[in-house]
Amino acid sequence: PQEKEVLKARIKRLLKEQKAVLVAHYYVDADLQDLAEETGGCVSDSLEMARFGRDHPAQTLVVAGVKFMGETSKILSPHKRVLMPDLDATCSLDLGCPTDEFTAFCDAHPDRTVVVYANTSAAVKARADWMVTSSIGLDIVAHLHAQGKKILWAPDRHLGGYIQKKTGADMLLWHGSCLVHDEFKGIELGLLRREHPNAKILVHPESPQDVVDQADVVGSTSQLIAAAQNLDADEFIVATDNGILHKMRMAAPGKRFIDAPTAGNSATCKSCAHCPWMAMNGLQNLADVLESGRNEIHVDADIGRKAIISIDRMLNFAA
Ligand code: CIZ
Ligand code: SF4
Repeated sequence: PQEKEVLKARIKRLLKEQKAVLVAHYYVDADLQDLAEETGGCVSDSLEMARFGRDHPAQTLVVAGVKFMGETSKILSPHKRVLMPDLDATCSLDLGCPTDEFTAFCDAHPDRTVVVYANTSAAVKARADWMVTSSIGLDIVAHLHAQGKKILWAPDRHLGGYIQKKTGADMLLWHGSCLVHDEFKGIELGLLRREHPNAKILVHPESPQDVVDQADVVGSTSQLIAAAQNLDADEFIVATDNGILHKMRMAAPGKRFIDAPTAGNSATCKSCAHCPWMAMNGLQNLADVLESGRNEIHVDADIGRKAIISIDRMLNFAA
């Protein structure tokens, strides 16, 4: 604990010296989330992280999250320096959608509007017509569907399937999934609900359909935190990365939050619902990158200019 305090103090000093700001995702370690808040940075979802970084005067952004989040921050702030604690922190959705295969898929279906999820590489975003996040994907696909457009969706098949079901849009789905959310189990969730009959069920739509079907609220990370705060209930079962529970407990003190069950028995698998790549962000490597300036994120300028078009479409739609 004393070592932790020393590291935190060192990070605070380095952030000041380097005129840097820390932006952290809801899924990273609670210590990093607290540090971001204490030092005037932000804790948020991937899009809000990038927007915050763009609008903040700091010329160095330190992104505690995974690679696509650092890339999106760099795309929105091409003239800023973007550092990440560990450049190997990635995402199974990003890994599962390689640029060349994705490009070939799009080329084979030129009649379709290409909509990709935020959890993709800069190059995949550059090939897309639209980038969407889980909070707005449904509205954007409904809008495109109303215009008679057929959709090519990538990479998360659960989120795509959920949006397809809700909107009735013609959607061709890429077969990707999140290795954390894909593990939530519908049957076990049903059993857990019997033990907690008054609990409200909060589900991120990257989860399988039989989990989503049991939800009281389906939503993005920010929407689930708002639901935890606003719903009139004392108990919640949460099907998303359990890093989010820190924020939920702060936003709704006195309420009880329980991890949704993953494969097997959640009692024997305490950290199943936690992203191994998010977990690569720590106090030590954060301090080290601030000190050394290593682990800078670069996005090819041409790719960045194309990717920002698909991101801006979404931002303008939301405005
Ligand atoms: O599952 C993720 O990685 C999410 C929800 C990212 C995001 O958009 O904040
Ligand atoms: Fe990717 Fe899932 Fe990890 Fe999010 S939680 S970064 S979607 S693997």
